[in-house]
Amino acid sequence: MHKKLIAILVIFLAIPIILVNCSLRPIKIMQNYEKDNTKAIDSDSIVVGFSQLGWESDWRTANTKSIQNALTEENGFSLIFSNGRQKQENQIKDVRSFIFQEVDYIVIAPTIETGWDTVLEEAKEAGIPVIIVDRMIDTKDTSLYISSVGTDKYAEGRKAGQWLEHFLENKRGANSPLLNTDTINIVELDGTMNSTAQIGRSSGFNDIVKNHKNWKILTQESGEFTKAKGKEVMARLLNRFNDIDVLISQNDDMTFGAIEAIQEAGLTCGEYGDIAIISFDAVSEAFDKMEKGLINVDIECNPLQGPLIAEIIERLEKGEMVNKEYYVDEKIFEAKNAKKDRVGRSY
Ligand code: GYE
Repeated sequence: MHKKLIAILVIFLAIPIILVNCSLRPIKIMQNYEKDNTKAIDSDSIVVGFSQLGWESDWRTANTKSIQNALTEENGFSLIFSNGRQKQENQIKDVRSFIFQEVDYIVIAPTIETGWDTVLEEAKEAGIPVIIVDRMIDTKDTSLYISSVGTDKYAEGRKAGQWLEHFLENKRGANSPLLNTDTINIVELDGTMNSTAQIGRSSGFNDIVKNHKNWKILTQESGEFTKAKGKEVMARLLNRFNDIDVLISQNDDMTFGAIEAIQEAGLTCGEYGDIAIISFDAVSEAFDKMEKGLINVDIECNPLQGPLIAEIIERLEKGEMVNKEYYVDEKIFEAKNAKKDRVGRSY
């Protein structure tokens, strides 16, 4: 068995690179490395092991497709895909298998933030650069990954709170029952606990809630980002509370489940319904539901991260610099404009 020959050279530089459709942070690290010609996998293309965290939502499907469509043979890549089924232990096994196969790059969409150091040290030891996508990891040693691509989930949470502020202040949708209540009773359907999406969206939203004495969070429970769990939890919450004014649901799939639970309980939701709904992701079915007025607003989370990952790898292959963090742009969509806003969207 040949020893790996990759040497990682870390130099601190501060020259930004312009990549399409992303806001930039200052560059902290430049990484160069020499290509290893003694790979276990005999391939002319760039071999990438991708540990996707699961298959739990429409957003995830769009994210997976975006990465698969960018890292194609025609584009010079050979992609090894593995599905972690929402369990970190599966993802850790997948990463170890990529290391064993001596891939050129490892891409990880981590289910939760903590607990990655050991396996990432193993990847570093093997000289394999790691790119983190979608969610982040929590580590003191940022040399364990070379770059990351994702969305600003804290900003998404704040946008949700700010939308509610404006809605109440401007008395938009004057028929909404929300405008006749003094106390705004809110339930939060959270995603997978300790994931970046859950942590960021909760803290962003809760930071806005703090500014409003009459906003009351009745409860905050996890629906694990799935439709089935979202429905189950919402049905339970409707039994427990009879005065919910606002549901904030941390992804569209949980929202779809929650809408079913609300309707089965004989209540209405959305623009003029009993319960206003704020959702996240803005996938195609959410636009269908906004057009019907069932969801008030959807905070976009952009899953189309594949082209940026391909570009990062291509730059690294040429020995060029990459940023430590890339964020893709995102918007917010309201029911009243859903029909026109969805034109041209691919997911
Ligand atoms: O919102 C949700 C998915 O991490 C941003 O994960 C992602 C979230 C997305 O399951 O639908």
